[in-house]
Parts: sequence; C-alpha cells; structure tokens
Amino acid sequence: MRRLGVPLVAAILALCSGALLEVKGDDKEDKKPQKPEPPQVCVTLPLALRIGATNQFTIRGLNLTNVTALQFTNTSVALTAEIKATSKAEVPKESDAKKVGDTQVEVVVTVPSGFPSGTNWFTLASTSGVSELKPVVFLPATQLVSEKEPNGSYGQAQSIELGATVSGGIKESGDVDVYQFSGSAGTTVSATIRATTGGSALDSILTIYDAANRILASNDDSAGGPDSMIRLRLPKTGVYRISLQDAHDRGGLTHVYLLDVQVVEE
Ligand SMILES: [Ca+2]
Ligand SMILES: [Ca+2]
Repeated sequence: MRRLGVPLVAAILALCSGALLEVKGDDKEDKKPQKPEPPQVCVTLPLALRIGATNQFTIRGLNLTNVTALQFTNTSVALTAEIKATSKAEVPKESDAKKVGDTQVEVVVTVPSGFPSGTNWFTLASTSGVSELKPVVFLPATQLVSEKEPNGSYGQAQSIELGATVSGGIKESGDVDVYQFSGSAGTTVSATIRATTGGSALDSILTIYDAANRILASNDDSAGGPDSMIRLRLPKTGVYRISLQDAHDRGGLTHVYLLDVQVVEE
C-alpha cells in the first residue's frame, strides 16, 4: 500500500508545485557513475604489532584495492610500512561488509626496538583520498603473546604470565579461548579485552575461575561498550583460568581481540 501511495502523492505535489522537471532531474542524477570513494578502514588483523620485529599486517575495509600508502601519526622513531598486496576480501556469512570490510591491504610493518609502546594511529591513502585515523596497538615483543589453538577447554588452557597481552581470535561460532596464569593470594589482577575499540566484531564475555573451576568473576560489557573487564583480588596462591567467548556465540576472522592480564598496583 505504502509503495503505491507515496509516488502518487509525490507526483501530484510535483505537478501542483511545477516541480516535475526537478524530480526528473533527480532521477538522472542517480544514474551518474559513482564518485570514487576514499579508503575506509574497518579492522586490522591482528590488533597489535610487535616492537623490534617485522609484522605481517592485514587491514580490512572498504575501497582499499587502490591503496598506495600507509602513514602512521607517531613516527618519533622511523618505521617502515610496505604495501605487499591489495585485493577483494571475502565477507564472512551473516556479516555486514560495511563493518568487516570487503577489500584488504596486506602490509609488512617493520618496527625498530625503541619504538614507543601504546596506541598509534594510521591512515591509508589511495588516488581517491585518505581514510580516517584508525588505532593500532604497538607492544614490546616480549609482552605480546599470540593465541595458540587448541585452547578451547580447561585441560587445554594456554599458560600466560601476569603482564602479558594475548593477541587472539574467536575464530568460529562456539569457539572458547581459555588461558591460565599463576598468582599469589592478595594480589589484585585485571583482565581486560580490547576488541571493538579496534574494529573487531567480537562482543566478549570474560570469566575467571579458580583451580577447582569455580567461577570467581564474570563480565560481559564494561565502560559503556561491549569489551569486557574484570578486576579481582586473588583469594589464594595458585592457578587461575580465564575463559573468553562471544556473547552471541558468533565467531570468525574479524572476531579478534587483545587480552591484557595485569597486576593492579593498589
Ligand atoms: Ca580462538
Ligand atoms: Ca561483551
């Protein structure tokens, strides 16, 4: 009903106001070839780069096939970013191309030792323009740990040290990632997810268990966003496990995260 009604009313209004020519003009406008759009970054894979290392880095987004340069804003220590390839990228099932990207740029980033750790920002440039600034985290190679599958159960938990940042992904629907660390009674630790802030599709849930697999704390969303954060005073000296999963049981290539497990000084 609405489909038939609206154009009829529009035509009558246009006739009455003498604006029919203008309406036809708008139609013509729609058929013009689309203006080239500037690059748009959705997510970087992974979310963090190692300092003092050569990093393979994939950036997903829109309009990236003609990208020619990557520029970081912090270049206090010179680093190199070499574009190796640009291509179309598969859009995972049930994903929105505008959120996960349908094109990608593969870059090799060499970060010298002495480069400052923390969030850096970058843009991509093509013949059609320059992207908005996007964050990427730079961390010392000794702090940044890669997730090692299989780590999907308590028995397969990946051991990490307090102070580590894990770079991982919930790679498929139902995937659970489990980590374990040792801590002393009375120590306060924090477990923090950085995912959506870097463009990840993950909506994390974090849970911490004691050695007997009893839940001590769990968190879905924190700080007004979907990323999780737990702060916990360890009741005993021993082993603790952290599990991470997606709140909607989804997963995929763009469900990446950084998990920081740190001692909180009080
Ligand atoms: Ca995983
Ligand atoms: Ca969440």
